[in-house]
Amino acid sequence: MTPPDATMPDAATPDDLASRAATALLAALGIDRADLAVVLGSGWSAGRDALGTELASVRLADLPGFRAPVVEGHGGEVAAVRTVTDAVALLFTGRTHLYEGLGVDAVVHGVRTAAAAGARTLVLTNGCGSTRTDWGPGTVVALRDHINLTGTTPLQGPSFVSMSDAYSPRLRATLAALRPGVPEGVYVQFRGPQYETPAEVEYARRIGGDLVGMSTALETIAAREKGMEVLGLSLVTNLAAGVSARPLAHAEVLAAGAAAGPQLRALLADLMAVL
Ligand code: 8IG
Repeated sequence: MTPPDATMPDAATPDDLASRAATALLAALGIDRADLAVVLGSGWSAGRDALGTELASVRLADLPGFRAPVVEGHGGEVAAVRTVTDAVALLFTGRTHLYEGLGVDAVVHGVRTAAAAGARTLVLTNGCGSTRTDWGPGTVVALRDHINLTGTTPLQGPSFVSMSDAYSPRLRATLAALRPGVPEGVYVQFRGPQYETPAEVEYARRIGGDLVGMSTALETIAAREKGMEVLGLSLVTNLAAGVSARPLAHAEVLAAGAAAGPQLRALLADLMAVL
């Protein structure tokens, strides 16, 4: 697809593209509108069938403005799901990351498309590293806030969106009532694709970061511009670089992810009943 040319008076804006994608998406899925959207990140795919009854699905690459995901295992489709409360959820399996080099508008295109399709609630999930030894692999954390270290933003022009309460206090309270043991933390988004150095992890920890990853914050910013309520959920899959004296074995990371599957499914199932 030809990228929008800002010098062209009729160049499609990111919102125009999202509007077109939403129209194509709703038609492909055979639904009138969506109520909420869920993005399943690394480690969360086990939760897919916990969200409700799948009505239809479409490959993201077949919709305006989307590309096939580059990361194997990051999925790459969007499904319509009828939840237990009879709401329609858009389920995104896979996301575009900033490190893919497609630009920040590509990163948040799914969020803008979901908003254009009517979704007022957005659940963003991810797999991440932890800067805290007491939150090891397998720990689920609700995001209380984020620090955007990507050096970029999806917003342009005088869009002075408030980032106070970016992660909905109402949705966090709902989750806390369901799962009193789930801690809340601050997520730091790095651009990647390289993992952090130990010094960068120590920096993230000292400025208040509990979790480090390569997604979510930019999507939350775009969602807040659209007035969506955001719930952020992280699965710790590894202690971040330098946090553990002993480097974590990859097998341990995979085992932690697999072991968390049933917990994530149950959490998402319970959440869908109250969203
Ligand atoms: I899974 O330790 C996962 N994603 N930046 N750092 C960053 N992203 C991650 C990490 C991590 N683990």
